Amino acid sequence: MPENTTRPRTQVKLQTERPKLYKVILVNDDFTPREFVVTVLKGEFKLSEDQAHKVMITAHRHGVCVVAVFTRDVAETKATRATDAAKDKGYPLLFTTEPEE
Ligand code: TYC
Repeated sequence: MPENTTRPRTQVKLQTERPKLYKVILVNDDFTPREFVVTVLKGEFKLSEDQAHKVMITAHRHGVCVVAVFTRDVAETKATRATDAAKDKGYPLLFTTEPEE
C-alpha cells in the first residue's frame, strides 16, 4: 500500500461577503420649503433636478421616501450631513437610515 496517496479534498470556495446596505429615508414635515429639500437632495445625494423633485414630492405625499442605498457608514454620514444642513437654516428636515431587508 502506498503511504502518500493523494485523496480528493473538499473544495472550499472563498466568497467575499457583500456588505449590508442601508436605506437613507427622507421624512416629510410641514415647515421645510420644497425647493430647499430639492437643493439638499441634489447637493448631498447627487440626484438630478427631476429625481430630487420626484423624491421630495413622494415624501410630501406619503410621509417618507427612500432616497438611495449605501453601505452603513456612507448612509449615516450623508443622512447626518443633509439633516445638519437643514438645521443650520432653521428647518426641521430629517433624513434617517435603516437596514435593507
Ligand atoms: N411638506 C413640505 C412643504 O409643504 C415640503 C417637504 C417635502 C418637506 C418633503 C420635507 O421631506 C420633505 N413645505
